[in-house]
Amino acid sequence: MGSRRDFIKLSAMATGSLMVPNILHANHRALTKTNNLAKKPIVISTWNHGLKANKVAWDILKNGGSALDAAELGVRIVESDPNNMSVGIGGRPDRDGTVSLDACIMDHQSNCGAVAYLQHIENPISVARKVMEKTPHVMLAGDGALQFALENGFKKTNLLTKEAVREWKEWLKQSEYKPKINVENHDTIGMLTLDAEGNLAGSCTTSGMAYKLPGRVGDSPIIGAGLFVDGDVGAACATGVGEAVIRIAGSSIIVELMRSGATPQEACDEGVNRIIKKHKNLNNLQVGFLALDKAGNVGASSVFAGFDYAIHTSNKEELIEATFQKQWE
Ligand code: SD4
Repeated sequence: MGSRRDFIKLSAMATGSLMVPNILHANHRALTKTNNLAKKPIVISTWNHGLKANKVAWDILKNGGSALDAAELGVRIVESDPNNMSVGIGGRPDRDGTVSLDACIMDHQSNCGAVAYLQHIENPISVARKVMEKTPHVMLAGDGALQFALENGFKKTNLLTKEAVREWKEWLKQSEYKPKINVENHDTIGMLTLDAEGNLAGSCTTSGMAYKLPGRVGDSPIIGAGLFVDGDVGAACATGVGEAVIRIAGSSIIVELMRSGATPQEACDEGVNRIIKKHKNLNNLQVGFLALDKAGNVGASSVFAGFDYAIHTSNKEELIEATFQKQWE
């Protein structure tokens, strides 16, 4: 279908050096196989905590539920897990010991909502959805976001767990800021869903970079950076160093590349390529992208090895290592 048009688009991409050479195909076979098998409904999400989040999302999708409900409720289970130290309750605090959360959600009609620098609330993704559905705004931040959450029935919770305090105090001894995102392998959760009706949605939620400066907000609550959905084309989300993702408008770029004819895998590879081109110093600069197109094809790519994502379809439930461009030293 449209093969000449597709060929022209792809040729244009190649001559514009959009195609990324020399990518290390860690799991190219698995990705290719997945691409061929993927059918709607489908859910994909970042890191190994995505496996249990996908289960919740899948239960919704397989029963004919909406992509939006699946994307919200799927990531909530990770937000509510105190043992997960990068999302929701139990998240690592900022430099001063305060836990602040960022999240956003988007549907196939470009409805979207976000919260940034939200404290004391366990499920920021649900507050983000309320911002989307009950206000004329897209994003609420800080005290205003908290006030809105409380007014809408969310309860104040202590998000700082004993384990997070213990690690933070350990960090304070040296106070050295060294993000090395995929070493612990349990970071931000971004989720992309496609329901039986063919509608796309996405969610992204995080406690952000551990020991960040107070007030710092990353890419995760920013529509177009940490997450972007275009119901006519596809969806993308990001994990990793948020500053780098914001700099290239990461998730929106990936969706735009898909609109221009790139597969989700090519689009993610090109997103990673742009991160690499824009940063002279790649020291510890891990970024991973996930993408899902309207037909249920998936892509995943990262700067460094070790980024994996969880996929759940009617015949597949597994964790897959993304394509990457660099090995850790
Ligand atoms: C941030 N992008 O706050 C988030 C952190 C993250 O995997 O994704 N870690 O910059």
